[in-house]
Amino acid sequence: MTLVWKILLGILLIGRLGQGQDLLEEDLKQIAMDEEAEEGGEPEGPGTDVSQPDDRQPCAMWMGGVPGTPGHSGQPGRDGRDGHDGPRGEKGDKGEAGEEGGPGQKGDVGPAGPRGFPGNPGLKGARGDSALSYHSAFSVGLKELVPATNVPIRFNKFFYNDQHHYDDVSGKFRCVLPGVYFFTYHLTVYTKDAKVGLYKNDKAIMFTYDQYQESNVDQASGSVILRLEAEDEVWLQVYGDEGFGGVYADNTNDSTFSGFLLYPAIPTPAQRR
Ligand SMILES: [Ca+2]
Repeated sequence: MTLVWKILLGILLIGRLGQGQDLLEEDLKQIAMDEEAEEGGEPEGPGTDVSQPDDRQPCAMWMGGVPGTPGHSGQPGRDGRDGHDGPRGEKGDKGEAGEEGGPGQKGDVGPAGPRGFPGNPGLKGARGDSALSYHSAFSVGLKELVPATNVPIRFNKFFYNDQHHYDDVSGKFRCVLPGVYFFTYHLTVYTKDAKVGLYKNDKAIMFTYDQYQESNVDQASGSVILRLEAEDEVWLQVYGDEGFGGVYADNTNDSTFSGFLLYPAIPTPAQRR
């Protein structure tokens, strides 16, 4: 029994080998024809079989092998040539605002603007220390004709002399507060000419001369601003002989001499220390 199966199996194998040989020869022919077709060869004729071989036949006849492992990837090819410029695209959307730039360089000075409106008045300043302490004024007159010449006129009628800076004994104003002073005199001239000088420390500063007109009553006047230091003295004096002593006064005619501190020489804060 076993021998019979072996014989049958051998016959079967021989038949298969013969058939496989035939198929192998046909396959080789088909490969040759394919190569000719790829080389541009013309078909031999209208009867030539150009149909694609059935790949399944060899596999159906052969024992299929194990699929090989995929090969390694080849090296990247070279870059292709640049293409032509494409058509112009549509206008894009407006971009977002960029970051704020740094400050620019300082520009040139512009032209002067128009004059502005006056500002509001400032606040009232603090009360100074001169309001009470810097007082100096006098106003005096004569009661009768000046009796003597070349000496200070002693005015003996007092309109104002609260500080007693005018000395009725000497007839001189004596400066107590250094500063700038204003002096003025208005004299009645009667019976003879009048020559009067305003003196400061034994030196005549200014003169007034009036020629008397018979049966008239004349007036003579003068005024001056002087800077005085403490202890300076100012007075009026008739100069010349008695013929120029026409300074007159009575109940209805006055001759006056006045003076007052215009503004004091206030020491600076540094000088006060
Ligand atoms: Ca006159």
